[in-house]
Amino acid sequence: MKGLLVLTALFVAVFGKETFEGHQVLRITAQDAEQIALLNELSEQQHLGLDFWMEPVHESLPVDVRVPLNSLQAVRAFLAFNNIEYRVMIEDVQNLLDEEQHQMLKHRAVSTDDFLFSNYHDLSNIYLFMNMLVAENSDLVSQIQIGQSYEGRPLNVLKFSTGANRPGIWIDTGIHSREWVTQASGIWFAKKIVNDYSRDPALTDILNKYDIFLEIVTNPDGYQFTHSSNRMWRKTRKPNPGSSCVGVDPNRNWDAGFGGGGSSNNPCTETYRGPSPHSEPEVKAIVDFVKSHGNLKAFVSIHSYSQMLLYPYGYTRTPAKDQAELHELAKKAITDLQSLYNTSYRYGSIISTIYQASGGTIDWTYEQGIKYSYTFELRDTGRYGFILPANQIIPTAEETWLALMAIMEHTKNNPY
Ligand code: 0X9
Ligand code: ZN
Repeated sequence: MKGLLVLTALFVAVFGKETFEGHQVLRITAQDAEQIALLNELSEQQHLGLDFWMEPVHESLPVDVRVPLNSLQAVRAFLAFNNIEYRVMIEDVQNLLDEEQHQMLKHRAVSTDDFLFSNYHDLSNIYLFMNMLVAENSDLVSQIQIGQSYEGRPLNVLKFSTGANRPGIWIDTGIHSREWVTQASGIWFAKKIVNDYSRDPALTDILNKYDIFLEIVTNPDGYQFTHSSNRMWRKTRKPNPGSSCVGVDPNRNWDAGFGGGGSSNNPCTETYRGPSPHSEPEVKAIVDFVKSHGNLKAFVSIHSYSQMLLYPYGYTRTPAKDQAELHELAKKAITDLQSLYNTSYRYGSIISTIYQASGGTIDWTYEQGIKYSYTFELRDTGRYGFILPANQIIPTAEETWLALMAIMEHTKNNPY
């Protein structure tokens, strides 16, 4: 079986894209701790090639797993034998990906007004968008390169600024490359900011006091790889010495509870933490930026999916010292979000709302003193998961923007 995996990898390397014909995404509902334990055993069967979109943690949360065609029979038999309930969420992953490809027009915009915000775009189109936005709005937007990815791509951050020496607000999207609705929303946010500055009094007031930093493609190597080779790629693309498995989970690589529960030391898992904190250049670049800036007041890291707004901590059950305020603000933000399309979000600390995750981004930023550290999990709740249809990009971005505005306004009104 291991040989088969190596062969598949070789085939893909030579002939191109991995396909997902007949792969299904199952939603499994465990009834008790014993069934959760069984699912954890199942997840350790590496020869099955399972991809847990939502990991087994507690019987209150559904488990979503992509099962390759070749493993379907075995997995179904295992679930039936153990009386574990499940249903099929996605009948055939490749069908959804074919539809997604079909929607990705090869249109090259000549200005950001003519950019298709309702479509997914490849890396070169996103870089083109950023360049155009800066060229069109040079008094408001500039681009700073905070580092280089492992494969040498620029880590570009859009800086929206109307004056020198301001405190900053950070937003990143796409640190997990397969979460495509996040990069697409980041593009929409960028355009929204230039449209609303001097028109929307609330945003204008924020930008008259704070700079906004927006990193849209936080994991460019991974993002490129989701287009060229494997749409389901999550991690970075740095090889791991001594292993044939590539990449580190950039949301387990931060120096906050690094190595703790909810992260793995196995390079072949999706939550591999890496050899040491900040080993990934994509993470290190943000660490260096946060430290050298020294005056970020809010930090928002955007993921998908499951519709949650979360605050620290992920690595420990000890409540954050600002928990009460973070909780109230999260409530306000998701109320605003819901007002637009009635999308409902859950909110709370990472560890109590989703699962223990150690070495995550916002635990580190919070411990650096950035009080308003939040992380989103955008749409949906699992019908499409990471393959959210393009016609949901704009509604997702619009509603998320309302929550971001709530966080930014609160930051502005509560200087510290
Ligand atoms: O496992 C993760 O890193 C997050 N889920 S995801 O599907 N986006 O990978 C959950 C960890 C806590 N959530 C965030 N930090 N956003
Ligand atoms: Zn993620």
